[in-house]
Amino acid sequence: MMRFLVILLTASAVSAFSPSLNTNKVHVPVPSVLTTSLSSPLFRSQASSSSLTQCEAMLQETELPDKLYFEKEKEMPKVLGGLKIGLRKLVVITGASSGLGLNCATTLAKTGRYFVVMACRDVEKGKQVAKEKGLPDNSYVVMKLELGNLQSVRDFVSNLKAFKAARPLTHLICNAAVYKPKDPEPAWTDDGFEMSMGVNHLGHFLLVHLLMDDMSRAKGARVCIVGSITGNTNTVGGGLVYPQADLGKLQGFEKGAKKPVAMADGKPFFGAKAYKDSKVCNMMTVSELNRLYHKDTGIVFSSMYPGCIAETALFREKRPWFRKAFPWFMKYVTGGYVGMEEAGERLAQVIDDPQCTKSGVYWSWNGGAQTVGRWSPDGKPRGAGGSGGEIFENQQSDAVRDLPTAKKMWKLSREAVGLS
Ligand code: NDP
Ligand code: PMR
Repeated sequence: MMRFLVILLTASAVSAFSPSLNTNKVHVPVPSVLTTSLSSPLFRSQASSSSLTQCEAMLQETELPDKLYFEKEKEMPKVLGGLKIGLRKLVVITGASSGLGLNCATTLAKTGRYFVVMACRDVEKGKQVAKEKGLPDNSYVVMKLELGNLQSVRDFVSNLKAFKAARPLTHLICNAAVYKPKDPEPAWTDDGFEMSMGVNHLGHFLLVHLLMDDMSRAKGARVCIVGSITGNTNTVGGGLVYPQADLGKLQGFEKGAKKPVAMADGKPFFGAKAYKDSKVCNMMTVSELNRLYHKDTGIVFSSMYPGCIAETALFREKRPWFRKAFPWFMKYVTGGYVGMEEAGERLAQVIDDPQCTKSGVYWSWNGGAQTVGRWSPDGKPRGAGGSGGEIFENQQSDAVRDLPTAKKMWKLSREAVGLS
């Protein structure tokens, strides 16, 4: 009760002092084709389409029909452009160059059971941080993916598919996101979508669609699209803190969701709300994927809320005082804080834990975070334990579960990204 009162008091104080202007723009590099972290000539720089053909030719010796891959795993000499994947599962993680994505990539790579494709908008940064985090050699590759450019999404998928011997893809984590709460005017993706909706939702929406056929051939395939409490209005974080997520009647999507239309509901631009709306779309997409495709493809579709990872670069637009106070507030007032490493383990758990094979679930963890994770992918208990950090199937808000809106969002998103 005490905590709740403190939350309410602080809510009004923080809202009142929220900074109103910050012109920092997120750096969006020019999209290009495949680059990786390897020293092999194939990977030394950006590969042209002719070098991809050469690459395909080199892989032909190891290539086997897709369908066989997971039936006779032991005989499969799986190779991704010279890197031996062996018996490991292939996981694509978007936004693996920072925060949650990087920590999840590290956790999965270190198990020795996953080969990680780090899908990054800034390949050099991806390579750098992978080294700093100590991802084992031969456990990952960095590939170019600019979610703010639909052609880049298509290029990423065809570059991945060019490595036929490394398919089918077994795991996909849609994690990348931007949050632009202080921009007075909207930023636009290369295709003319408002940046947070374009990157967080529409880019991933296309990516999942383009990879689904491939993934449906894999045994035990899983797709996770990261959601958030702030998109769920049935929570304190999402329901009491202004602005609330609200797709309205999708009037903005009906108009094509493109410049000058910035918001899903067609109203004037509001950066913090645009992020929350995009998270609603992420979570609705998972429900629709589950409803439409789980039965036929066997793919397990999930969403999750990792906890408030209050120190990530997601809050880059916020003022320094907020970035200092926010982790403290989340740790000691709301109790919703989670460290980056543990958050990475949580996302890895959704992808790897046999507990998480039920499709259509929005996973969360109760009881607060530990300093080190309760769950560990190598099966060994970690840390001192405690009462927190237990995974559970969370309940989404009525707005997220609203089927007519979800169906409409699905149809209009397909049109926006050129799928119908
Ligand atoms: P970060 O900013 O640390 O990571 C975001 C990642 O997305 C970065 O790798 C970033 O690349 C990448 N990215 C941004 N724009 C693009 C783009 N146009 N194309 C490709 N990649 C892009 O944030 P978090 O780790 O905190 O966020 C990860 C996920 O977790 C998001 O989906 C977020 O919504 C979710 N989440 C976060 C919470 C939190 O408290 N932080 C709480 C709930 C959910 P680069 O490294 O180049 O910037
Ligand atoms: Mg919020 C239990 C309460 C709770 C939780 C779990 C979160 C999560 N937040 C809570 C409460 C509050 N927040 C309260 C009471 C306030 C007013 C002081 C508050 C404020 C606040 C701000 C200004 N919170 C924020 C912001 C942001 O800029 C973050 C945001 O909305 O990004 C979209 C944020 C967040 N609070 C969270 C989480 C997880 C976020 C981070 C982003 C996200 O959802 O991805």
